[in-house]
Amino acid sequence: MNPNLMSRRQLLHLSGLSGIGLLLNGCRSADFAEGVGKAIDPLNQQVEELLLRPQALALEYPLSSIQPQELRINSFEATPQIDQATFKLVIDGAVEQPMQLSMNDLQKMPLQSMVIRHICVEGWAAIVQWGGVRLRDLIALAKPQSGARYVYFTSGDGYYNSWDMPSALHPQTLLAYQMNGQPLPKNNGAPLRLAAPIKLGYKQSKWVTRVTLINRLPSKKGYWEDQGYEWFGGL
Ligand SMILES: Nc1nc2c(c(=O)[nH]1)N[C@H]1C(S)=C(S)[C@@H](COP(=O)(O)O)O[C@H]1N2
Ligand SMILES: [Mo]
Repeated sequence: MNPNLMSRRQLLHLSGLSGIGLLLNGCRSADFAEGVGKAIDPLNQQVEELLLRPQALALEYPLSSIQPQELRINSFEATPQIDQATFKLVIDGAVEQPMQLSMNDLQKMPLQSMVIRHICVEGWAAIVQWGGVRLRDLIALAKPQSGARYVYFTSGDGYYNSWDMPSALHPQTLLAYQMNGQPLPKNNGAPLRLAAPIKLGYKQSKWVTRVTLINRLPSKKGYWEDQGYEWFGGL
């Protein structure tokens, strides 16, 4: 099946024509069913505008250009042990609807696939296919409060990171659980990692456990950023 077709059809569901509560049953289903209509009407005007305004898309590549087949691993620490069966992604902070989503919940949401260039400032690059959930879909579901300006990502290995809201809401910013057509390998960030063609490698947190909307940037902005890397990290 063409994943793009499926994802477009499922997106219609997300835009309020049908209940996300059904897609995510088992996950506070009553609240979800109720929240559907509001998912496209977030309280935060900035977020609403970003969701509706078309954003320039970064270049995507054909599947045939994936290289290398196994993405190099670049971690500051050992791979954390995360049990995918019990794992729950937490979405909290400046949101009306804090959520905890299992991998099963996330995999019922529209699957977005893209082949993009990954660039590490240490001097290597790769063409990688990622599949996962668009972060903007999750943020819309959680209903950002009016002060939410940034997104803070916590990782299972102690890594931490923060992003500006426009980049977090970019249609090519994913929380990925697939890589090069396979389930995301543990060393590359399973069960969930950020993947986006608009940011350098160090902005793309692996093993994301928590997505927190915040109004102000904390003094600790990111693992590498706090050691001098530029905060925005755009491409
Ligand atoms: N949690 C976590 N995320 C991380 C890192 C890390 O050490 N820990 N390294 C970053 C860097 S510098 C890069 S280039 C990419 C590398 O992703 P890969 O190991 O899947 O190639 O992950 C980024 N995300
Ligand atoms: Mo990197």
